Amino acid sequence: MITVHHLENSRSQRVLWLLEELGLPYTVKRYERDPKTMLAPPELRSVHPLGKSPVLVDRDPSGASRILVETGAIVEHLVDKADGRLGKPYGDDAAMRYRQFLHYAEGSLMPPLLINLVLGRIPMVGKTAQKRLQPMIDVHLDFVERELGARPWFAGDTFTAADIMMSFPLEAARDRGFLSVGKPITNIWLDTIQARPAYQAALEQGGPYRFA
Ligand SMILES: N[C@@H](CCC(=O)N[C@@H](CS)C(=O)NCC(=O)O)C(=O)O
Repeated sequence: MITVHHLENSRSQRVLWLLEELGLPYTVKRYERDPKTMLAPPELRSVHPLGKSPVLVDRDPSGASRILVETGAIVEHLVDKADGRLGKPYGDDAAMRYRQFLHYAEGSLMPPLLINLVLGRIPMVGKTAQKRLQPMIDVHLDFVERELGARPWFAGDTFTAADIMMSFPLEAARDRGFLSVGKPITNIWLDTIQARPAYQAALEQGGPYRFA
């Protein structure tokens, strides 16, 4: 049995979405952010020492349970559990892009967006830091726009878990206004994923999600 420890308005929404796409049974334990700091509540630390979300607990029929953090690792674990569905597609090029975007989402695209958000909240330094970060963010978002212009999904012709991984950084980028000029293809891609029935079902399971 799978339990997802899910923080509202967070990256872990992707895990719920993937579970819905795969049709795997699961339960959700929801957590609310501290309204002042926006951090996760301390209870999440009793589930995992990092105190971040998502945390996946996977209990097998013998009662043994395994605990896993890091969205990309959780996504790979769930794809394996579903016999590879939504995983690596056929064809060397598509398979390579699948692997690349699975890691690119958290490894390269998310960090400048997060630094921008965190520094932006600091009076005095915020504005200067954001100015420096903007060109870095633009390089990524231009790359994404070109990639999505070349094929319908991040890996190729089929929807994969790489698209699910890429959803959160792009939703966060749109939320901060970074997609408002010159990014029509990325905007259409976001509208398309958000219209998927499994995406909508995951929203019902996860509660507040300001990026949809
Ligand atoms: N790279 C990690 C990041 C985990 C992470 O930072 N999660 C955020 C959710 S957006 C969190 O729990 N933030 C609350 C906090 O730091 O207290 C992953 O993708 O799982």
